[in-house]
This record gives sequence, structure tokens and C-alpha cells, in this order.
Amino acid sequence: MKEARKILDGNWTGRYTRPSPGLYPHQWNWDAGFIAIGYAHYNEDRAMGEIASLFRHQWENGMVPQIVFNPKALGNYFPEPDFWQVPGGRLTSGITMPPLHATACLHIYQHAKNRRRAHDFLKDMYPKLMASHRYLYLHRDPEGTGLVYIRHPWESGLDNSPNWDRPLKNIHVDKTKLPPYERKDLAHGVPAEQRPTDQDYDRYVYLVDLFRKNQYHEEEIYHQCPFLVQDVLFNSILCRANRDLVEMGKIVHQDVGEVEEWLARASRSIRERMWSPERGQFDPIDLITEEQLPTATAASFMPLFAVAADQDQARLLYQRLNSVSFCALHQGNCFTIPNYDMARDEFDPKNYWRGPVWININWMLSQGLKSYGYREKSDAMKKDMIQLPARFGFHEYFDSITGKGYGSDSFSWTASLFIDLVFEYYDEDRQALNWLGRRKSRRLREVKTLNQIPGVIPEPVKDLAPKLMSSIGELKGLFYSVDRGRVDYEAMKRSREYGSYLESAAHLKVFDLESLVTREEKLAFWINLYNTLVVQGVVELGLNSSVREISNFFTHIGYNIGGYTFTPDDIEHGILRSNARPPYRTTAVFKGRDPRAAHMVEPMDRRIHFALVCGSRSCAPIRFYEADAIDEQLDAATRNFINSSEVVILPEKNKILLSEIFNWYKRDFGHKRDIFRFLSPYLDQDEKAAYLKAHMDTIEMEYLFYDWNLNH
Ligand code: 2M8
Repeated sequence: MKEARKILDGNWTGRYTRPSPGLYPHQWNWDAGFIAIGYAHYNEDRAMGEIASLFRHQWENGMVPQIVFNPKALGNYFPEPDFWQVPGGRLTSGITMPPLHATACLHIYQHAKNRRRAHDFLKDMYPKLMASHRYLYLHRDPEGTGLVYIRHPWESGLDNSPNWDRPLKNIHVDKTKLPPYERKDLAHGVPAEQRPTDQDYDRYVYLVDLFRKNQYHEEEIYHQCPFLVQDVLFNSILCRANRDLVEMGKIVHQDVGEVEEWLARASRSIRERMWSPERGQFDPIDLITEEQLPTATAASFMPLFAVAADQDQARLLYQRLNSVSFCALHQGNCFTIPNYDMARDEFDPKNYWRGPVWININWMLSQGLKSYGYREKSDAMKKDMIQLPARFGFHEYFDSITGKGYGSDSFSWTASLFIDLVFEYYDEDRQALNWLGRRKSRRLREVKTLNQIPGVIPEPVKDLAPKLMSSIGELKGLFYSVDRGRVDYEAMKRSREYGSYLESAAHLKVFDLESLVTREEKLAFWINLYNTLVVQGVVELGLNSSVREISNFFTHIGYNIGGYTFTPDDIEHGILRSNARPPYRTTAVFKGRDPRAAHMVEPMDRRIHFALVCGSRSCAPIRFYEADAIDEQLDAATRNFINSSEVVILPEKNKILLSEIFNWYKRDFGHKRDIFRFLSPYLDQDEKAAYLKAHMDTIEMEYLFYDWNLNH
């Protein structure tokens, strides 16, 4: 979070925020929207200033330019005002970009601490935003289709997207007639393979030349421009902005009739005209060839953000989006969502808009998915969007397979959307604030004993422990998925197997704990019971998103075993951690001469931390432990955890990122060097493990964000 803010501070110029220090020194149109969304959480002045500064350069016809040039920063970017030659000597380019600003303004208002000021801001912005949408409908939809066209790939924001390959091929460039120009984008250390080609730039320049020859007269350009496309992303963002503008207008008591009409028409046109039934997705329309372009980019899912897709369309989009083409849930070897179908030969993991993961696209899609109820995918995307910059740096785009960052670094919208996500994530999850006791969540008044089953009278049962263990094993086989680390709580609750487990668990009340003799038996018994108790707690308390919904979950559910109550905390910290103090607590769980202490499993085995399941995504996947294999099983669980995304070694940054577990249980794992010594034998032997061994003394250590969301 600190680093994200530092990036925005570094890119802040006093009036606006540069997208990045070298490559993009001026103010960009949709970047300003994404950037304001992050500022809204902690610096309202800058959030409003960012948008206001852009709109000061709005054209008289209502167009909001793609770039506002900073006169003090000229000379490092191409094309600049000398090339654009827009009327009136304005310091702007002569094209526009996806109109995200109404959405950003509403977001600023919704998060504002100073509501009155934010209200004034909305009031001031409303007519300007109306004028910008009116420009689009008037000049970019001359046939009144409800869809507006873009006339340059830069207007899409996705410059060299494969979507434009076909329409750009139709432009025949005569090099001798092209005005001379020099690319500047390759002078900032970004390799050419991550940027558009020279052929692309020739076409970009050809189009700009055509605009200036026509002195930016929209009608003439419309009749001459060889690139006119109704883009899915642009129209979806506009449709969403209409929706947000309606809301804004109501807040500031304006007549919203006109924008309501735009909204209704835009939604209908997207749904009906952009939908391609054969491909089961939304595709752009090339107005020159009058054909729909068969595309394979993430842009075709964007009507989810607009909330313009109908339910059937949304279902089909989801199926495609959540497939190996775009990195499916739990696929495990990729980050969501790359900008281009990974299954295609032309997928390029490094090249700009032709394959990498972009945070802004994911941010919009995760919101869209949430609106249609695809919560799990939406949350998983948020986690990736937080993890990617946290692990690999605040880059412009990321490799979907390795996570490596490309393009420019210190990229503003990656930082600002990261800030927004962290705020939103913590907000929804309430974890951070719960620790401080500031947020209201449910509290159980007394310990809820979960093995008191009506109609079952506890009685001594022969071989109860093995019976229970096999019953737990059965539940695990049916409802837990090790690969996915998920539990199907709903199906389990309804099952016969769950009923019979509960019946056996009721007899624990008269169970003789002395009958557990060996360390192995004890370990397997307690770990399995702990895991099942947590799962049962989630089921019985009807939790939906996180165990944090109950602020005292780990201390207020329990099993009666041998006449004593054991909560998850009693089992973990009392029995399995030799009565060590739980993190964030001042005392141990067994106090004085607590008879339960007689059953501690000693010596303490640190590997239990990778076997105990806390009902959250960041903890270990549930396995079933057996006494006669417990050592190999604990080793396997530890190895799995340590080689998962919960331990990340980044040689290029001389950094290791570790699960919060190592922070909470310093007493068990020790400090830096002890932790490294513990990790080493478990690390898969590769160059990263070797790096850690060689740099134990200098490597920097940081803890990862802990994902408390339920593993369902
Ligand atoms: C990229 O585009 C500019 C031209 O607008 C460029 O390559 O020079 C795109 O990624 C665009 O979406 C973005 O707004 C801009 C600044 O971040 O850079």
C-alpha cells in the first residue's frame, strides 16, 4: 500500500498524475479516471483535481481529448502538439478515449468523507459529462444505432489489440506519402517486443495525418476514414458511464431523461447488435466492411461491466472467460485474465495488448462478474490483481503465466486500482478492521457445542476414534477438493454422510482421551477433528464469505470431548502448540491447572500449521490424516504449502514474500534465518531455492496479504 502511494506521489505533477514517469509524461484520458478511483480512498483533492484538470481541456464540441500535453514535459513522447496540429493551438491530441469519467466521479462521491464538497464536485461535473456523452452520440453515431464508433486504435485504449489487425490491414499505407516521424516510445527501456510494431505506428500516423488534413471535422473524417469500428469495450464503458451518470444526475437533482434514453438504447444495442450467436460472445463491428469482427480478447466480456448482457449471454461469457483460454479458476498455473485467448497460437504473453494481464481490464471485469453473481471468480481476480503488483512490482502489464511485469514500471493505474482493491477487499472481508475491533460482526455469546445432536445419547462406542476418522475421510473424499482447496459446504450439509458423522461425533462426549496412545495417533486425531470442527462451524453458522463474520469463531465453537470443551483455539494452541500463546492474545488458552493440558501432543510439531485448516483461502487445503502415515503426510503438506503462492522468492528484487502464518507464529518458526533454515529442505530445488540459500543474510522479507475469504 505504501509503495502504491509512493508511485502515485512520484507521478503526481501538481495538477495531474502521469501514467508513468518516462514513457507517458502527459495526462491521459481514461488513465485519469482509473487514477482518481484510487485517490478517492485517501486524497479527495487529488481525485477531484485529476478529473477537473482533464476536463479543463474539453473541446467546445464536448470531446474529451485522449491526451492533455504538459508544455513543460514536451520532447519525450510522440506524437505531441506539433504533430497533432489541432485547431486553436490547443495542447491536446485530436482523438478521444473510453469515457470512464462519470463512473470515476460517482466513485469519488460514494467514498468521499467530505460529502458536501463531493456534491459540489458532482454538480460541476454533471453538465461537462453530459456534453462529452452528447458529443459521442452526435458525432460518433451518425446513423443513430445506439453504438458509437472509434476512428483510431488509440481511442480504444487497447492500441495494438489483435482486434484491430483486420481493420488495420485494410489501410494501405504509401510510405512516401506518410509525414516523417520518429517513434519515442522505444527510448524508455521497454523492449520493442513489448510494444506495437513499426507497421502499426505507420497506420497510427496515417490516421492522425488524415484527421489533421481534415482539420478535425467529424463529418468529413467519417466519410474518409478507413478505420471506423464500433468497439465492444468503448461502448460498454460508455453504457456503464450512462448508468452512473443517471445516478449522479439524481444526486444533484438534474433532469436525467436524456441520459436514461442513451442508457436504454446503448444497453439494447450492445445486447442485440454486438452479440455474435455463433461465437457466444460480443464482437466489434467494422463499419467499413460492415462485418462483425471475430475476436478473442478480454474486451468481448466487457458488457458485464456495462451490465448490458442478458442472463443467458452472461452465462456464456462466464463459461468462456472461466476457461483455459483466459485462465480458469483454480487452474493454478496462470494469473487472470490475460487480454488474449491463451489457447491461440498468436497469444503473446509479453506484448502489450496482445496477451498480458492488465489490471484495469481485470478491475472492470471483476466488477461486472460480481454484478451477475459470479462472486468466486470475481474474488479470485481481485486476489490476483493484488498479488501481481505486490509480488512483481507496479508494472504496466503482467505475464499471465510467470507473473513477470512488462512495459513501464511505476505505472499509475496499476497503483491506484491496487489501492482501491485493497480498500474494497478489506472492507468486504472486514478482517483488518475486525482485528482492531472497530467493525461490527456477529459475536457468539457463549461457546456453541457442535456435537450435541438432538436424539443422540452419548455412549461409549468401541473404536470411536477410528470410526470418526473414517467418517471424516469419507466427507473429505466427497466434498473437499485438495487440488482446488475448496469445500462444497452446501452439498455436504445436505448429505447422509454428514448426518452419520454428526451422530458419531455426539459420542465424543464420553470418549476416553487416554485411549489415544502414540504421538502419531494423537496428531492425526486432533488435526482431523480441528479441521472438521471448523468446516462444521461454517456449515452450522451459515457463513457466506468469511469465518471473520463471527468475530470469535475460533474460541466460540467447540466439541465436547471426554467431558471437556475443545474450541479450535484450544486444539491448535493448547493441544498442538504446547499451550503457546495465540497470536494477538496476551494469555495462553489453558490456564492454571486445566485438566485438558494433560493431553497436549509434545513436542510441538511446526508442520501442523500446514495441516490445520482455518476455513480460508490462504490456509492449507484440507487433507485427511492417518496415524500410520502422519509423518509423510505432514511433510507433504508442508512441501505443498512452501512451494505454493504463499511463499514467493523474487531474486530480481532480492526479496522473499511469505505467508502471514510465519509472522503470526514467530514463536514456532523463529526469525528470519530460522525461517529460511526451516524452508530450505522443503523448497523444490530450483534456481530460486539456490538463490535463497546464497542470499540468506541480505534478502529482504515481507509478509503476504492473508485471504480470509471462505474456501468454498
Ligand atoms: C497506451 O497508449 C498510448 C497512446 O494512447 C501509447 O502507447 O503511447 C495505452 O495503453 C493506453 O490505454 C493508455 O491510456 C496510455 C497511457 O497509459 O498508454
